[in-house]
Amino acid sequence: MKKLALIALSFAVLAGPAFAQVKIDDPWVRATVPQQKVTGAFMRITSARDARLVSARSPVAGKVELHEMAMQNDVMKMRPVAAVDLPAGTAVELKPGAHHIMLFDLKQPMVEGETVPFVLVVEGKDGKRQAVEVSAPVRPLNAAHGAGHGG
Ligand SMILES: [Cu+2]
Repeated sequence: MKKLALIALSFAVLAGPAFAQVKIDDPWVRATVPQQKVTGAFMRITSARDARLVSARSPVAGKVELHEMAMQNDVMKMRPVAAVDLPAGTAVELKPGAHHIMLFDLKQPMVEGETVPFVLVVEGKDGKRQAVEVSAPVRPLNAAHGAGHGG
């Protein structure tokens, strides 16, 4: 039993540097009003190596998608994308009006001051995937995300 714990510990230490290669800054989730089942999550992601954000999940949402905003016939619309590119050493901003993470089928209201856990899955050029854990505080809903969403 003790030996097993030691092995687990050394594995965690070995895994450390890989996790350190993706840095998350300023994560946040937009607060919701009662009955609202959809919201957005935003953050800045910097990967030390060329990589892609390929998926995200959170226990508060039934479904999580990666989205982008794009002009379509002069109208800003959002649509799901398979991945968000993370060029080496470049801070990629997930923000309202650009790429963002979309949470669907919310299991609870997003209340300002609470913190929402996420797992982001980042895939390197070599196809190896790593899970990056993020805790994102909920912030009030004054900015203009949600336009273009049928909900
Ligand atoms: Cu969206």
